This record gives sequence, C-alpha cells and structure tokens, in this order.
Amino acid sequence: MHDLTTQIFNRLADDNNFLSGERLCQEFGITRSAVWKHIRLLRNDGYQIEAVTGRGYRLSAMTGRPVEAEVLPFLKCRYLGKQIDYHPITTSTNLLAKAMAVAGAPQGCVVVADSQSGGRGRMGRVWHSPPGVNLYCSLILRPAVPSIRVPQLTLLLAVAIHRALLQLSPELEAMIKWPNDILVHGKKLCGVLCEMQSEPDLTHFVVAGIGINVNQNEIPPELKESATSLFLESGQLFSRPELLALILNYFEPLYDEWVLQDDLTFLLPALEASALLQSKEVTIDQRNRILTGTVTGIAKGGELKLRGADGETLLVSSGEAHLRKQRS
Ligand code: BT5
Repeated sequence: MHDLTTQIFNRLADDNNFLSGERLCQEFGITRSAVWKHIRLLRNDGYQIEAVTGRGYRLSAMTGRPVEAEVLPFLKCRYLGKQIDYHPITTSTNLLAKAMAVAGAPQGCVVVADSQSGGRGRMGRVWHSPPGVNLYCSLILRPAVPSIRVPQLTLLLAVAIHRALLQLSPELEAMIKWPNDILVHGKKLCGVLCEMQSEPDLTHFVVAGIGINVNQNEIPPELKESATSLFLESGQLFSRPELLALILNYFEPLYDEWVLQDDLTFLLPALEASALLQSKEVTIDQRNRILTGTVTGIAKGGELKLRGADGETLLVSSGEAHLRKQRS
C-alpha cells in the first residue's frame, strides 16, 4: 500500500467516529479528490469504508487480510516488514519478491498474497494456495554471508515460525521437520522455500518464502492425508496479520544473531528440542540416491546428522526425509 494510503487507513482505524473529508484534507495536506483516491484504494484492498454526505468517512470493519495496515499494529521489528506489499492474487510471492530484489528492493521488504495461482515448493512442486484463509509471504533478505550458509536460513525461519505458532496456540503439537517443514500430528502445516542469487563468496539476496495453512477448513483430496491447518488442529480461527507480525518479530533477532555468528551453534538447542526427526530412523530421498539411518541431531552447518548401519555418521545437506517404521 502507498504510504499515505496506510496513514489514512491508520487515522480511520484510530477513530470510531466519522472523519470529514475536509479534516482529512487538512491533516494530510491533500485535496478532496486525493482523499477520495486513497479511500478507493483501501476499498479495493477489501476494507469497508462508509461514506456519508455531511459526516465523512468511517472504517466499518477490518478485513483480516495480511495487509500492511493490519500487520503494523502487531509488528515490533526494526527493519523487517517496514514495507509490506500486499496482493489479492499473484502467481507466487517468491517470484514477485525475486523481481523486486533484482530491482534493488531493500532488506526487510515483505511480499504477501491472499492467494497464489502458481505457488511453488521445492523442485517446482505445487504449493496449494487458496484465497481468504492462509498465509503466503516472502521476505527479501540481504545477508552479508557466503552463499554456503544460506540454507541455514530455512531452519532459522522454522524456529521463528514455530515460536509464533506456539504463541498463538500454546497447545499446538507442532514439530520442525528438517529441512523446511512444520508438521502437526504428522501432517504438514507449513513449508519454507528459500531461494537466492549469489556468487560463492557473496550473497546478493535471499527470498525466503513461507506458506502456512491458517484458517483453511477444506483440504483438497490429494493433500488430505498429508496436510493440515491451524484451524483443523485447534478448532479456532487466527488472525493472519498477527501471525505474520509474530513471525517477523521472532525472526529478526535470530537473523541478527545468525549474521554475526559463523554457524547455527547458538540455535541447535531450540532446533533439536522441536525436531520431529530426532532419534528417529529415516530414509532420505536425494533423488539420485536413498540414504537410511538414525538421526542423531542437526550439525552446526544445518545438515542432518545421520548414523548409518555401519555406525558412521553422515552429514546430509539436502533431501526429502521419511520416517521409517520403528522396530518394536
Ligand atoms: C515446501 O516445498 O514446503 C515449500 C513451500 C513454500 C510455499 C511458499 S508460499 C509463499 C511462497 N511463494 C511460493 O510460491 N512458495 C512460497 P516442498 O517441501 O517441496 O513441499 C511441497 C509439497 O507439499 C507438495 O508436493 C505437496 O505434497 C505438499 N503441499 C502442497 N501444498 C500444500 C499446502 N498448502 N499445505 C501442506 N502441504 C502442501
């Protein structure tokens, strides 16, 4: 949203009474037609704004959409989320954020969409992105670290998201599944997709995409066995703007620390405490080979520590992990 549109929104949101067009003109130093233009933009974004002759404008209801003006009241960050670009629909927030990053958008910009027509997971998989219920967003980051460290960001985000989810829903039995998922009762609630543009010693930017099933009630048949939502797990509806702000609030200090550190050592206790795969027997599908073993932890570089049948420990840096049936 345009800065002034956001300011006008905030002014309306702070006041339960009608505000006259005249008054808005004076306060913001703009013309009547400019006020009207901003009101139209807000309405296009889904806000209900009453306009009554002789009385002025009044905000009737919040939309519950993750638009900037609704995220800001919850946001406590220094630089993350200072610009939130909201789109009712886009192909993929990662695609948009990448284009913005290439054009020079600063670190901390966030792209959010109410729905995606081409939401993507890893390796071009589809991310189911219906409108009105979930969170789809991408953060632009410009970490001054070598590109080899960038995959660690996925785990950093997972910890921040996990903390935000538990703040909203303390009973939620959410676990982090290395490398990029959050699961509840074995079903996927959230996926993270980090993409970067880099040279070996220099990371130009990272786009960190987050998809969370929040208030979704109907899961499509093809995902019924494998996906869930906060609503389905808790029976409650949640504020998407608040969830987004909480994620950013938790992520910013972790990110600041991570940039200063050489690795993930500082985060390992938090990661291992909520790690779904800890001590489990797993297979790791790396497309060209399948690894099997017992997970003994996460290494400081973010790799999964896998002890094979020969007793040797491998550091696994990528792949799709599957739990194996435990021997009784
Ligand atoms: C991921 O990939 O989990 C990363 C998902 C990232 C999505 C966000 S949304 C905002 C941003 N913009 C984008 O275009 N993407 C990011 P992966 O580990 O490859 O998992 C993909 C698999 O998860 C699919 O093949 C399905 O099996 C499953 N899946 C698809 N949509 C889902 C959903 N909404 N909830 C749970 N599982 C889903």
